[in-house]
Amino acid sequence: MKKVIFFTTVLVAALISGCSQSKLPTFKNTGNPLIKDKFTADPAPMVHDGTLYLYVGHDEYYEGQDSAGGGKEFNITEWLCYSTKDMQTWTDHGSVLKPTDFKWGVGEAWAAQVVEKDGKFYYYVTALAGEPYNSRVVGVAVSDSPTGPFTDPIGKPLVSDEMTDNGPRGWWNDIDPTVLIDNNGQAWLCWGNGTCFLAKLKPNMVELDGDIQVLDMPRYVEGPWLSERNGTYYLTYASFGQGRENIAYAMAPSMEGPWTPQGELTGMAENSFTIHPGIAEFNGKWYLFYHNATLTLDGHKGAIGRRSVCVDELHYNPDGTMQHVEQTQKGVSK
Ligand code: FUB
Repeated sequence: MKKVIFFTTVLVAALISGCSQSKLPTFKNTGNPLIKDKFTADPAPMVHDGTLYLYVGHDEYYEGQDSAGGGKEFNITEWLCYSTKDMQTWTDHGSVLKPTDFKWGVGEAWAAQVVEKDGKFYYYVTALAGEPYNSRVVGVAVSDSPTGPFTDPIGKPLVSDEMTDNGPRGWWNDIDPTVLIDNNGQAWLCWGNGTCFLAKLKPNMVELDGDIQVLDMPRYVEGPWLSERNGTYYLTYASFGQGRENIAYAMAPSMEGPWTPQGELTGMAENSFTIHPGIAEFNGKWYLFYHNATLTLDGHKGAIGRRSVCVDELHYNPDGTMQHVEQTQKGVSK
């Protein structure tokens, strides 16, 4: 009897999860921009169990946006998640986290990344924190599933303004977290606007471990992304190009360094001041995700705060350096 109850429970659970999956909207990849029904930015891919999950910020139009400045060009109130098994058919999981899901969060869902460790999914985010922080901070939320629900395990920002030197960007320098677990099992958090910060994370993934270092990267602006391939570590970031951001990178034999700058990985994004890298290996290919601002939606043209996520293939040279990436309209095939 117990066995019958067990199998019935498993069957019902499987049916419920199958139904909820099949009800989610899907779309086909028709080239860049990848997502065409919403403005999206700051792509962060994560591969888990044969699926590539893509987390993005949801850029939204608001009245007055085109004359706004000082960060108000952006209206990003939530992070969205998409997934694919083949880079062609994508499932839209909708909104999976908002700054206001953190008790300290008051808005501005800027760049974020999800990393898996021991079956838990850690969402490292940039958000605006209210009293007593009153600045942009790095937060962390955790879930047992890549699509949430995510909850804040520490009840406070992981990095807040008073923990770092303000450098050239003042109170908004603690943004754009990226996390990598190196081949020794050590997790590293890198972030920053104007200054590139690097710190170890404790094994619990939700506390810094030791000092915060500053990495000196040429023309560094923001948007760092840590990755590893064949024992070589890569720090890819938005650097200052010809009046707008482009993407540059550095390489190191270990996360301890030394980091050797390698120059530009890809040029400026069409029509967008910002560009933001997200790198992943999936089904035997490497991909560079980024955003441009070429989409027009509901009569609103792409702009600094109305960006669109794109993806192109990334290739490596035999010496481990990355080949320059051409930003295409065609995007990626299977
Ligand atoms: O999307 C808001 C900010 O713009 C991000 O945090 C930066 O990386 C830049 O893309």
